Amino acid sequence: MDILQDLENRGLIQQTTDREGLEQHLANHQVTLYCGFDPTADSLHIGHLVPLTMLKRFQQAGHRPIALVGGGTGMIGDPSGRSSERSLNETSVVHGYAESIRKQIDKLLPFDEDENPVVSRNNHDWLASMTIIDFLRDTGKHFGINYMLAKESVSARIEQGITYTEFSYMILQSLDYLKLYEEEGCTLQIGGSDQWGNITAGMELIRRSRGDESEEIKVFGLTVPLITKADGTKFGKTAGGAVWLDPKKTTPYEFYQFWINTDDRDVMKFIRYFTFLSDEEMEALEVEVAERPEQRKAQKRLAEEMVRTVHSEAALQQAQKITQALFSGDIAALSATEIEQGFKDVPTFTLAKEDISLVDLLVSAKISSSKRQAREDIQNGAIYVNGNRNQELAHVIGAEDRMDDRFTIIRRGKKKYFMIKYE
Ligand code: 545
Repeated sequence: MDILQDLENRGLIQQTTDREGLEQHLANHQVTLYCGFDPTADSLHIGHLVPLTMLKRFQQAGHRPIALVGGGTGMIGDPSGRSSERSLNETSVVHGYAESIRKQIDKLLPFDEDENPVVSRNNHDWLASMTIIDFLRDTGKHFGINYMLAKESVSARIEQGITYTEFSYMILQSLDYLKLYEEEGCTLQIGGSDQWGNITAGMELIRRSRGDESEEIKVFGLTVPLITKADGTKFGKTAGGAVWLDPKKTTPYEFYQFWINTDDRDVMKFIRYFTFLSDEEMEALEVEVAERPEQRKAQKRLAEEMVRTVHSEAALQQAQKITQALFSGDIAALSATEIEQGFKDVPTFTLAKEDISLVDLLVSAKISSSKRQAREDIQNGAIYVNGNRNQELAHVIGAEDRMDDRFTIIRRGKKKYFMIKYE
């Protein structure tokens, strides 16, 4: 099937320039395309996965994707989709972020594949060495102020205010498209719908600065839609904040749980957006959602695919093991690192690394409301230490109860977990 049709079926196309021309172009050429990522944080989050997997979809269809890290543009700050000015990060911070982002992209879209590899570029390489005189003479002349003011990214900020720095951003992103057009033969730029103005500005710059050439210039733009949820809340946010790709910021278990918790009304859309499942597999899952929603087969499949591609098969197995253990309450089989992943959000209490009676610990950590209650809880068999029921009133929590010499997990009743950490 042709790539645009597949993208269309998956609901992945928000807007394109010259749709018919693009279809022809993709049918008749191996097209070099790019998408840019500014190092504004030390990690990508799940919102960035759609454009990233888009690059992969084009690659699988035989085209040639470039993943651009904005080491230069990240020093300036894109006003697109933002209601207020950004604060600038230190140069060394931007460089550090750029390196982390490049590594994350490399993991998902390996740069060193033999056949048709993904190309990695960093716009710091050409933007940083440019002189202000050249910039204003050669590039600035192609941008009318009225054209720039009419861009949504600028017009939306006139009232609130925008500095000359962010106002100029679109010219830098346009220069990238021109540069990649000239050096790599890049003729398509993709991005989220917030990038439409910057993408079309780049097309305009290419036409104007290369307009004297006899051959017709064919360059295109394509945007993917913003992801929305049936309940109207923002996609990709949890109580704990954004869902990051960095396993240190969002553990594979949390990542797994995020996808598992997808609403029935959203799950097929997310499968179409984020996975590479075939039409037949998707149709079968759609039937499951309609007929046996309580089994959550589609959510499980989505979560599996996502943890496997973003992390690894081993991380998936671990996430499933933790999920199973927490469901059954049998956490004794979990390792210290698995416990840490699974219990990141439970109430935590810090104690000195000294022996303490179980009764005192229950009271100190506010697990039981009084000594009397603590004794009752222990005798009733409501207290579990690291997954094992403990009914010994005189029990002293010591070194052997400290997993990895760092923490103890107490469970009270069926499902209430507490983490005791040691200083
Ligand atoms: C820079 C130079 C170019 C082309 C593009 C850029 C970046 C672009 C931009 N994009 C966003 C971004 O987010 C931070 C990622 C790393 C923490 O700002 N001006 O850099 C997002 N982009 C992906 C999608 C987006 C967009 O990376 O396009 O819409 C999010 O889905 O917001 O020559």
